[in-house]
Amino acid sequence: MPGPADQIVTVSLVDGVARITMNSGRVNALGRALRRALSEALMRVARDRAVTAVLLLGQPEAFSAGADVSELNSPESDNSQSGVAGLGSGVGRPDLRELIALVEDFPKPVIAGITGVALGGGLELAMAAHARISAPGARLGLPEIALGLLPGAGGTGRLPRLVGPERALEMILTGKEVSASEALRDGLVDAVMEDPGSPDAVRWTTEYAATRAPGRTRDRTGKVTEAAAVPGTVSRLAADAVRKARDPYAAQAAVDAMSAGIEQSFDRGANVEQEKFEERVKSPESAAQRHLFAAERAARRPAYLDTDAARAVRRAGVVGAGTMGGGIAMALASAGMPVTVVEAERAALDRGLAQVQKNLAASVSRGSRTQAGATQLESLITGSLDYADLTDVDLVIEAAFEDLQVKQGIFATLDRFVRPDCVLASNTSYLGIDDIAAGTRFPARVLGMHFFSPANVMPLVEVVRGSSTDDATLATAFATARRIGKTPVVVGVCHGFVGNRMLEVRSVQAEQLLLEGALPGQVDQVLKGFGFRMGPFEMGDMAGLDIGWRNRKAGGRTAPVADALCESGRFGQKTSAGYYAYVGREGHDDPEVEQLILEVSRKLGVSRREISDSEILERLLFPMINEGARILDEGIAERAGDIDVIWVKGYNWPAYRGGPMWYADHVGTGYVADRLRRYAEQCGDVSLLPAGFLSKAVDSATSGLGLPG
Ligand code: 3H9
Repeated sequence: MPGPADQIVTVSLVDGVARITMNSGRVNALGRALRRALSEALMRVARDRAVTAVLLLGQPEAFSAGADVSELNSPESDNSQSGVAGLGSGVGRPDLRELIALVEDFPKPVIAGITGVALGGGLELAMAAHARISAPGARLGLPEIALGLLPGAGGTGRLPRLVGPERALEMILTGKEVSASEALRDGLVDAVMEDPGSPDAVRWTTEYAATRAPGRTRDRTGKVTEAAAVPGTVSRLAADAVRKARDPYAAQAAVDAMSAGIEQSFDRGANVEQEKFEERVKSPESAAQRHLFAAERAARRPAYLDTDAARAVRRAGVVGAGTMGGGIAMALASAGMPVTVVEAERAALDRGLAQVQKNLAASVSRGSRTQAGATQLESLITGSLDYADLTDVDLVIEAAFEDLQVKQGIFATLDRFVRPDCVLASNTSYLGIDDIAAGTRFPARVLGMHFFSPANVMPLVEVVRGSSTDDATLATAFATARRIGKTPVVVGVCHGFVGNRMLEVRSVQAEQLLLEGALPGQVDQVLKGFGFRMGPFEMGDMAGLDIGWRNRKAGGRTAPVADALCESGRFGQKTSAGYYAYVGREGHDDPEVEQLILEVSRKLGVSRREISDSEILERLLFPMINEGARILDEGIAERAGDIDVIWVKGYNWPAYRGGPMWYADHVGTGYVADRLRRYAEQCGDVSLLPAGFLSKAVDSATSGLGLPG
């Protein structure tokens, strides 16, 4: 019964076991064609007397990455009522739930053999099988929450029955994958084998078929009995995690479905799950996150990038052992790359390396790294006071003090020591890459790699393409960022690039709002209500207000409230006083700050007024969107989606709000433009007038103009 290799489902019979293999696209997304082919293969096998059991397999890289996300984007044609999720008038039949029911109620034992990833609907399919074998390197998870969804094909019912409610909640609410060994320990899989399609696996399947009747996962109650006995247990266990979840709406929906599935019945849970899933698919929060899924993947294909031009990076160097340098060194070493960290002075080098050790020890005690892993990583980082130790490296990332002359000096020195084909990257967050490159012999190999603090944790890297940067340099930096698990986004040269340039505009408005009548607590609260983890003033206090103060003084700029705070020695958390008064890290409103703000307003002759929360939100966000429009107009970012990825990955913009440019489209670009005109007039600030594509947006809440890219 073998099928041709180009078929998306093939069947081969070995010792009475039908190996049904999915072979569709790169990741076996369970789109309409695959669902249909799989169900046809299963029906054929059900009728075949020679078959005693089924081994359901995928490709080495993917058992299945779940429902086809592109089908979710067209709910009318394929999803609700007919396709991937709904009960079906026919277009997309069988839908995923019907396919899964077919597997679960199959008259012969079905064993899922998991290789690569089993994610979302892919894991739900595997959980409906009667047992699971996993390859050692497989990763299993229900990442729906990252798309603003809950598992929609029985996952909220079956996962707790296999691993218990606590573990299931953790997996569903964080969306984190588990390894094969964790899955085995928790009961998610029954065996781990090098190759789940091998003769050994076939033997395992035959024995299973001979000794066990095909039991359904939904009927297993052992691990949920305790929770079922005390109504409210699931909600109680989940309360904290729902608040912290990336998408609290989807998280609550998952908890509701799981509670019903445990406290009432599997079928009741399945109904709640389906209802909530369809509600979430249509929600703006999920649409925003599906946009980000596509935007992240599009950002991996910048127009200027010639991936084939990338050179291998075997060893790397970092200049500067401060917080950023140390974090970057850790990030590089985490990918197994030997790193030499160069500092000018012994004391600074020792301090930096000690901090790396401290961070590693903290990650071991947190359980996010093993002691052996930490020791291995540390052994890859070598300190040096001599640039000559960089002669053999393929890439250097400079992370020194943010000062053009300092950086130019370092690049001139590097230029003398490194090989001509070594890529030279600066981690500058504002400075002109072209100015830094100009003093080197080969400006073509210079570019920016702007990491975010803490660099070993934050995923974003703005890869800044200078006007002379060549293809090999860009591709090498981009590939390195990908290799160390970061999300690189290519941007052009301008002050602050994309992220900080837009942040600066927001900071100006935040300061202005204080002068006009708001207080820090109100402004921060509005932004947190929108979904940011921190408001601008809490963020300033955490980062330290003195840095911006120094930069403003050097650049001849002022920010009257922030300057006045610094002049009175309030530098933020580090001095236990900034926009707030601190007890430890806990900030409190401070009457002294209120007085100081009132005084500054008075001195500048600004008459204070009550400012509504909606004005605060618009004044903070819309000028940023306007700056984003300018950035697109100037070609600094290639696509609106790139800007969204930068803000979500680097600045904690809430993922369920899609990023600033997606949000503009969501509220209506015409509306944004209209409000900007009004604020420009109100504040007497022409820089607030709509720019770029916004200047053409029509004055209506739903302009339908859309965003480029
Ligand atoms: C779900 O399952 C709902 C159910 O509970 C209920 C339903 C009723 N669909 O990321 P990559 C594409 S929701 C369609 O670059 P990697 C991806 O767009 C789903 N396409 O590679 C890309 O295409 P292109 C829950 C998908 O190696 C290509 O495959 N599942 C899907 O870095 C390669 O992807 C998830 O959320 C998909 N499900 O990572 C899993 N997945 O080349 C989402 C991938 O044209 N996927 N593609 O740009 C992932 O996490 C990663 O893609 C994966 C591979 C780890 C699989």
